Amino acid sequence: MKKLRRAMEKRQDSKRFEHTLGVEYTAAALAMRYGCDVQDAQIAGLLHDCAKCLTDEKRLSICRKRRIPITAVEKKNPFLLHAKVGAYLAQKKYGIKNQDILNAIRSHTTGRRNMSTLEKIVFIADYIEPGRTHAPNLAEVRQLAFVDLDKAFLRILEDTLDYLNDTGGDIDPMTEETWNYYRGGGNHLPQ
Ligand code: DGI
Ligand code: FE
Ligand code: FE
Repeated sequence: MKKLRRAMEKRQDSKRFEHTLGVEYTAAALAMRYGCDVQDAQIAGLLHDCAKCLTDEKRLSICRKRRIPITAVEKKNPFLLHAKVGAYLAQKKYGIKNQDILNAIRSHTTGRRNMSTLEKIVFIADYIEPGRTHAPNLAEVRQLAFVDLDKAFLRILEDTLDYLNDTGGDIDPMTEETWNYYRGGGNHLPQ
């Protein structure tokens, strides 16, 4: 854990590293609340943005070289690739073998169908960690996260989609799919 923390400190600028630590601690707290493995949550939190401080070019070139598929929206907004590339680096560079941790890194920006508790925890921790200040309804979502994980998750998805609609950001089909899946209650819909 210390080694991973030091690696992130070295590779991320100080603001991003502060965020990384915030996600680590917040994910750990949520894991305690929801009976998840606390250490897994810390590792996923520490590594979730490990590909954030690469250039877009670097992210694109890693995807091409490693045959990680790039969608049209990702091609236009290569920052979105930091989640997929992050999962790749977590495995190859940082030696993480736990698929749940790798999935949590991969799904932390757009979500996906059938997310595990750990995946939701990292997604939520990323949004509510103490260093975040700009998201709407932050105080409410922070409280909700410790009361009802699924409600908090839906609320964040909804606010993110509203934000993207307001700012004209391209919506990743995966974000849309996650929303359509979970707004219907999730889990019971056919794949
Ligand atoms: O990497 P972080 O900044 O810590 O957080 P993140 O990986 O959740 O990325 C946050 C940004 O991603 C936020 O500005 C909203 C944006 N985002 C989430 N879903 C989508 C998206 N941006 C686009 N263009 N499309 C999406 O579907
Ligand atoms: Fe991120
Ligand atoms: Fe993040």
